[in-house]
Amino acid sequence: MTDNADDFGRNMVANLYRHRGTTVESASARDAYHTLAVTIRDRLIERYARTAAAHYAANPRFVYYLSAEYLLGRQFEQNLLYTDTREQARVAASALGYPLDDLAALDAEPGLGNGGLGRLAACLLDSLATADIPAVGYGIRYDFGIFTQSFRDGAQRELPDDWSHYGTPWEFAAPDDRLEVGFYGHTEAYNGSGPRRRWVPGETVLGEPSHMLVPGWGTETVNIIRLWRAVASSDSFDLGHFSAGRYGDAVENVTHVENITRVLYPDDSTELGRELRLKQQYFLVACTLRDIVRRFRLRNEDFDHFADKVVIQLNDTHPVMAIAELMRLLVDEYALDWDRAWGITRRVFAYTCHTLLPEALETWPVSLVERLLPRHMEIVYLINHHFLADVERHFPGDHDRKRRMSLIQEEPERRVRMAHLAVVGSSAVNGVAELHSDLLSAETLRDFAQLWPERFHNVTNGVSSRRFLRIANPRLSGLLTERLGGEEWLRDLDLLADLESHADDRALQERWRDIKRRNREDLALHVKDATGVVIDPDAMCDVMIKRFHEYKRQLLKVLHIVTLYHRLRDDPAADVVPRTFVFGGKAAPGYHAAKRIIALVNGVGAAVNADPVASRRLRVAFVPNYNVTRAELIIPAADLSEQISMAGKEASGTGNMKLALNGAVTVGTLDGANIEIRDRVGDENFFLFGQDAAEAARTRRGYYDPRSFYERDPELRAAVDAIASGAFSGGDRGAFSSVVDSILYHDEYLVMADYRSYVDTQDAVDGAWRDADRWTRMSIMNTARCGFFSADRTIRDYRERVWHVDPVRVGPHHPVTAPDR
Ligand code: 26W
Repeated sequence: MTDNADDFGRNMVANLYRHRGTTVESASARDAYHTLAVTIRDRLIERYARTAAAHYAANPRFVYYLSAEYLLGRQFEQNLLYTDTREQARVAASALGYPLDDLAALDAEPGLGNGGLGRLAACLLDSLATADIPAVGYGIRYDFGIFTQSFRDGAQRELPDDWSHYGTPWEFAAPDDRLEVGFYGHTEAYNGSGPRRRWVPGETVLGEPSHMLVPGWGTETVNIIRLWRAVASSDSFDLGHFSAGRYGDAVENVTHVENITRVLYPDDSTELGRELRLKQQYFLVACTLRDIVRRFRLRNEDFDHFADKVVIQLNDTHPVMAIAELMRLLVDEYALDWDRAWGITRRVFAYTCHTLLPEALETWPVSLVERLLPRHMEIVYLINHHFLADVERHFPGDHDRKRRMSLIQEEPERRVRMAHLAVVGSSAVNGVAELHSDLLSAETLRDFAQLWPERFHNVTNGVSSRRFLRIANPRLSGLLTERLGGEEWLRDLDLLADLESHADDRALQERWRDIKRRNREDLALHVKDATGVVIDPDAMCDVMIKRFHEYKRQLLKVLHIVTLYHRLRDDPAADVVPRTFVFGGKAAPGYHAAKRIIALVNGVGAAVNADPVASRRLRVAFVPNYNVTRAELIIPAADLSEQISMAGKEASGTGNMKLALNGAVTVGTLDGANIEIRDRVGDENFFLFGQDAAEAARTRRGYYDPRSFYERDPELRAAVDAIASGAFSGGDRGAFSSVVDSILYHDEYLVMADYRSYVDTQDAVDGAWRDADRWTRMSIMNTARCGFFSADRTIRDYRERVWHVDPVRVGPHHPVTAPDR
C-alpha cells in the first residue's frame, strides 16, 4: 500500500462507498471523518497482519497486560502520525470539502478509565509496541466510560459518557470469538482421573471481544488491545413477555447481562464493594484467560511451557481473581495436579500496586465471593492453606504474623484480601516510584517483603513522549527536532539531555518563551470557549490537573489563591506576579468532600475573576471535563506544575512527568516520583516545600493540632475565615463548613502544617518568574533532564526486572500467513 496522495485519495473514495454507502457529493462530515479513519486504519491493519505473522512464526513469550482501565485518548491524530499520512489526509479531506481539523474534532475519546492507572496502561502499551515486544492489552469495553463533567452553580454534574454513540472506526468487533462466562451456581465432586471437583455455574453470559490497533512508533510492529463486552445470548429476550405487552420484563435478562460491562466505576481510590464490580472484574479475567490459553495452544501443547510463553501483568488488584481462575482452568479443566498448576501460575503472574491508601486496597466479602464464584472461593482457601503452612515453616508459631498475612481477613467481617492474593500468586511485585516501592516493602506489604524480598521491585512510571510531546506540543517538538538534529529523541528520550548545553543560548531561550506563549494563547481560546473566563497569555500559567482527592491537596492551592487575593485587596499595588490558576479534574460522584472542594475552587475563582483589583493580576480557570484530550491542550501551556500531595500518599504521579517534559517547573513535596524528578532536574530547578514522608508520618502519629497553625498564622487564619464566612458562596456560611472543619480539627493530610512552607515557596516562585532568563533556563533544564520519565524506559525496566521477554522484529515484507488473534 503506497502512501502517495493520489492512492490515498482513491482509497478514501472507495472506502466512502464501501463503508458509508454514500457518494462524495453527499458525504457528511461524519462520513468523511469515518472514511478517513478507515483509510488510515487500512495502513495499520496491513502492518498488524505482518506483526501477527511474525509473532506466529517466532512463537515468542508474550506480555499480557490485564487492566480494568485504559485511557487511550483520541486515536485519530495518533494514527495519522504513526502512519505519517497527515498531508495525504489533509488533501483527501479538503477534496471532500472538510478541513482536516474539523474531522479530527469528531474523533471521540474512549474514556475507559479514571486517571493515572488507566493512562499509564495506555502509555505502556504504546511503548511495548514501539519496543517490538509481543504484547496484548486486555480490558473491558464499557458502553459508558468516565462520566462527562460539567458545572452548575460551581458544583460538579455527572453526565453519562456515551463515547461510541456514533460507533468508532478504530475497533474491530469479533463476535465469532464469543465465549461463555459463568457466575453463581455450586461446586461438586466427581470422579474423573481420580477425585475431582467442578463448578456448575448458575448463570452464563457471553463475552464478545473487539480489538483496537496499538501501533509502535518508528517500527512496523502493531500490537492490539482486546476489550470484552457482555452480550446476552439470543434466547435471553423473552418473546412471551413481549407479546403479552410486558416489554420491560421481555428485555430484563438482556439488560441484566449487558449491565455487566455497561459503565466504568468512577471511583479511583475507595473500593465500594459492589457485587457488579466484582462481576466486571471476573468477567474480564474469565474472558482473558480463556483467550490467552487458546492463543497458547495454537502453537504449544504442554502446559509446562505455559509460563515460558506467557507473562501476565496485573494492573493493581482489580484483575487479581485471574490467579484463582488460572488455577481453576489448569486443575479443573486441564486436569493438572495442584502443585504443578500452582508452580505454573506463580511464574505467570506479576502484580503492580498503584496506591498507598488503605481504603483503595480491595477486599471482597467471603460471603459474596462464595455466592458469585463458589469454585474460586474454594481455590482461594486452598491457596491460603498452602501459603500459611509456608509461613509457619519460616516463622514457626508466629500466629499473629499468619493472621496479618492470611488471604482472609477474619475481623470484623471475613473478607478476601486481594492484594495478599496478588503477592502470594505472583513472581514479582512492584511499586510505581522509588518512595512508593520502599513504603510498600517497609509498611503496606512488610510481612511479604520479609518472606520474599526477591519478589519486590520498583519500576518508576513513565509517559509516552509521542502522545504528550509530539502530538500535544508540536511547536516544542519541532524545536527539539531542529535542535537535536532529527526525531530520534522520540525513540530515545535521553537525547533531550543534549539541550542542557544550550540552556543559556539567547536564541533558544527566545524560541522557548515564544512557544510557551503561543501554547498559552491556544489554551486561552479554549478556556474562553469552555468557561467564559478570559485569561492573559502573558501571565504565569499555574496548573493543577489531576483527580480531586483530599490527599492531592487541591485545598492547599485554594488557600494560596485566597492569600494572594487578600494581599491584593489589602494592597492593590502589592508585587504579586500575574498568574492564571488552571484547574482540571473530576471527583468520584460519591466522594462528597472532594466535590465540596470542586465547588470551592469555582467559588473562589468567581470571586477573584470578578474582583476589579485582584482580577488584574489573578485569574482562575477551572476547565470542565478534564481528560486526555484536555491534558494535551493544558500541559504544553503550563509554566508551573502543582504536585503538592501530602508526602507518602501519591504513589507516583504521571502528570508531574508530562508537565516537566513540556518545560513546566514543579512546585512540590518529596512524594512519589516528584523525588526522582527533583533528583534529575536538580534542586535549583525545582521548588520544594513541606514535610517529607517520614516527617509527615511522624506528625500524623504524634499529637497534631492543626488549629494551632491557624491561630499563629494571620494569612492562614484570614484565608480559612474567608472560606468559612461565605465570601465564596454567596454569603452561605454553611456551604464550605465541612471543608473548613476538616482542616481545622483533623486535617488528615496536613494542609495546615504545610501551608506556610508552601506559600513562602510560592513567593520564591514569583521571584524566579520575574527573572525571565532564569525561569526559561529552569524550564529548559526540566525538559532536558526528564528523558528518564519516558514510558520506553519504564518498559525496559519491566523487561529486565519482571518480564524477561525479547522483541520480535517485524520486517516490512513479512508474509501475512498466520492466524491474527
Ligand atoms: C477500588 C477503587 C480504585 C480504583 C482505582 C482504587 C484505586 C485505583 C487506582 C489504583 C488509582 C490510581 O489511578 N492510582 C494512581 O496510579 C498512577 C499510575 O501508577 C500513579 O501515578 C498515581 O500516583 C496513583 O494515584
